[in-house]
Amino acid sequence: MLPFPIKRRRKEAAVAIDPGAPHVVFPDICIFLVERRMGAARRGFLTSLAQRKGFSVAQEYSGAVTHVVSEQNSFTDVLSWIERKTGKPMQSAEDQMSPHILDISWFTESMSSGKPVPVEATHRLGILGSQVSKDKDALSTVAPYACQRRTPLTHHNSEITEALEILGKAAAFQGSEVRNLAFSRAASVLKSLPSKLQSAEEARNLVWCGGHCQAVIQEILEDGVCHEVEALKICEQYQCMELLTGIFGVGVRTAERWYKDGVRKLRDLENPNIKLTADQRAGIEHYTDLKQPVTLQEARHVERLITDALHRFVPDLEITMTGGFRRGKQQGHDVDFLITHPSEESLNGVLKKAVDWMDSQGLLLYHHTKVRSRVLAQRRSTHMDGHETCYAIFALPSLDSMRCEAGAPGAHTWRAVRVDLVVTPYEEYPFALLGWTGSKHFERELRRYSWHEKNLSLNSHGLYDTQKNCSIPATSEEEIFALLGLDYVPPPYRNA
Ligand code: 8DG
Ligand code: CA
Ligand code: CA
Repeated sequence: MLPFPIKRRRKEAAVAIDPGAPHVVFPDICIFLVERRMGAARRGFLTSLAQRKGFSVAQEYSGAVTHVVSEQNSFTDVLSWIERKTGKPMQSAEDQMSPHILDISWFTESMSSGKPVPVEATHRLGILGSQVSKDKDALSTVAPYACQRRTPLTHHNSEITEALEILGKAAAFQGSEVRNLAFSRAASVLKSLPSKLQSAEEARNLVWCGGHCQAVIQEILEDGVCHEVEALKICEQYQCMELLTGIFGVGVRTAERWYKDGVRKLRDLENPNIKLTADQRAGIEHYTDLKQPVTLQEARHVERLITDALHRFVPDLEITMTGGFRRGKQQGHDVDFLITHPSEESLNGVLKKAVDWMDSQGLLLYHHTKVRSRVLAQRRSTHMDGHETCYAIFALPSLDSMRCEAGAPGAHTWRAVRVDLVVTPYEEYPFALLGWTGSKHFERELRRYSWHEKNLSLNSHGLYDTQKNCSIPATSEEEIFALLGLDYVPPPYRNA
């Protein structure tokens, strides 16, 4: 019997005001976060998040407040609370404009966008009854494909989605792509919900939430933890697969083979009978650094270095940071860039020249370049892509000496960071941008939607009508969504 469940008690901490908070970027907005049902700890976390993004957050309610944000409260709850605080009655109209009385969705969308999003009807708290029915409606009308929904970076059901993602990962480790996909779909649906699930009953109305997922949701809502997930976290095989698949260049199949051969720790890979690829050797050598998340500040530093290197050879090359950072993430496991130029000639050989130059400057610890594959670029029904790509490990000059490998005399003044550099012809750029922005689940769903609903094949080179045997050009991501008959989903809402 496992030592669970332990009812989780949240530690409540006082609201922390970040003393080094940057100056206010949006002076017309003053947010007040209602602590009731949110808790002091979460309020403190959200306060510093908003301050870091340049929002002004009031610690006390006052007439200066423009946006009152609360979680799991009704309009009347918040209104009565404000009236008690100020001692003055407010108009209890649902179209209350000043201050706006809002659900947390306005806050999370604004944080993802990095600026205040316009207040829409869906952000406003309704009076008690209509709010409940609005949420119920939202649950039963979730669109089935992730590319038909908006999925912000921060959402309301992270305890449940984290558990479902662990179960999905365990399924992938066992070689079951079908179960992995099922858990990913359920987690993705919950990430898109406008509010926190209140009961397992509500999950019954949700698309892709089958019996297993409902049981997980019920356990988490009742006990705070899911036994199956807690058991996985302490299971040797799961821990070991997590360790091994976390090495650059190691996929599930390789990790599984090594596990069967008795590999349990990184040190076990020193066995000369285990043949390692060059990627894997570099991944093991820099394992500790590569496990540390790359911050947005570090990603910007990498961007400056590669821009400088590439522009030495072609000054007007276009370089775009993609992947998680383009979706508004503040950290990631690597940094992804797309490189393009209207003239094909300008792109010829430029990546190799820039990589060789960076190598000569001691900026690269490792790189592996894949040349453009005409066959893969022209193959229309595959998600494998044929772009010229450099998978690199940068020696990023230190921004903060505390974060470097080792600390003794002769300590490094750099830290290892994984970087993907992808060269794309100009006409393929919108497709490559869409394909490399992610999330992985969003991309998988977009391709599935294109194929099953529109009979079109989408990959990061183009969109193809396989019946008419022709490609359908597009000059922007917006146009690709329109061609597929989808509402445009901006990158901060592709965190499916
Ligand atoms: P993170 O690094 O912040 O942790 O997450 P991420 O940025 O979302 O994930 P990623 O693993 O860096 O992948 C970014 C996107 O790029 C994702 O949608 C998947 C896509 N991608 C690869 N490899 C390839 C590839 O070989 N071809 C294409 N077309 N897309 C790829 O990761
Ligand atoms: Ca990435
Ligand atoms: Ca990547």
